[in-house]
Amino acid sequence: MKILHTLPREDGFRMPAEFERHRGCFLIWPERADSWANGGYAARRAFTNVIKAIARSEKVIVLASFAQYENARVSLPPEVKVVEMSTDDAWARDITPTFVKNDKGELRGIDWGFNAWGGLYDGLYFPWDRDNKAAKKMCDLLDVDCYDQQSFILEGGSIHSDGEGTVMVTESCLLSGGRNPQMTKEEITRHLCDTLGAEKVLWLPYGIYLDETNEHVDNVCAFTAPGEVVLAWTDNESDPQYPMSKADLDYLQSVTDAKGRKLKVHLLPLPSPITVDEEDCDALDPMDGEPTRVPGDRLAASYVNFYISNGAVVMPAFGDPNDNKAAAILAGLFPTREIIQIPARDILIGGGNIHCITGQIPE
Ligand code: KQY
Repeated sequence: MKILHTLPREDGFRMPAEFERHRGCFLIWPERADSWANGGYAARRAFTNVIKAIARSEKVIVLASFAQYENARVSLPPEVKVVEMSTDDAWARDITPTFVKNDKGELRGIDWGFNAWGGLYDGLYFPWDRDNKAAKKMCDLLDVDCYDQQSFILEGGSIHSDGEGTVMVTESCLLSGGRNPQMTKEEITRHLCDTLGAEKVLWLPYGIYLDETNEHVDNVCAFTAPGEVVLAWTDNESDPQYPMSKADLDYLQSVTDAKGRKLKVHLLPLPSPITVDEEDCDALDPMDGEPTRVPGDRLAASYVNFYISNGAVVMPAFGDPNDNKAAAILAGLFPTREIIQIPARDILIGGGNIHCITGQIPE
């Protein structure tokens, strides 16, 4: 593996869309007792269901710590590769390299700086150095060259690409004080285009209410095809999410993508608000002596946090009447893929969902 100090766009590389074909997918075996209830038992069951659903149509590589390697190996089917690697938690989306491709089909990875969603400013844990070092190791594991972008803080969940020159982000996240506060919005736009091989960045104002990542785009809006997106939506005007989703909708309806297309926006209903109770909170270890969740905390639940595998859309289910409505909408938008719903409350408790725990490797 070579470490590269050039810019992917200058080298003719671009970030494909998630709905393009994959070589496989990374996930990380969860075990942190201050992120996952009861030391991660229920989360590991939910992750296993996600892994099996993805493994039906693409290769899955699961990273596990020394302590959990044997457990992961015996819990997962033999076609899933399990590799020992040190990480700080299990958010593969955010610490997997962003893979870029050129016209010859060559693959490279981008190794962004990772500071646990905001570093000492408003990050979610400390330290994060194992996470920050993982992308380079994943490139090495796959034998792909790696662009050094350690000086720019970015997580995979904070960007979506349509593979045709358009990248989508949220202002609340990319302009947050804990990431790249020394850069202006224009400088960040240019840098995203240079690194992701894009021509246009769409800046949604907001993500999901109380999303602790400073509102990653992958929880609120996703490309389903070039020129088409799904947006998390509620009709309840008294919900604090309403003005956020409405501002995003107004923005999306006012812009064109890099190809000059007006976007087709499909509204994906949100589940009713999901909160944690005393039992959930008792099952979580404190972090630095402080509780990580308190009873009544609302979690950032959204059906937009799905993963598009080669053969399926693997989406969260919350036991909510909107589970089936959301699945039917996605089935209409992905007619060639199976819709697989995975009960995901045990993942949501950690602060993210299915998209956040996966990282695709383009073909
Ligand atoms: O949603 C994500 N991409 C990560 C969430 C991290 C939450 C840490 N508790």
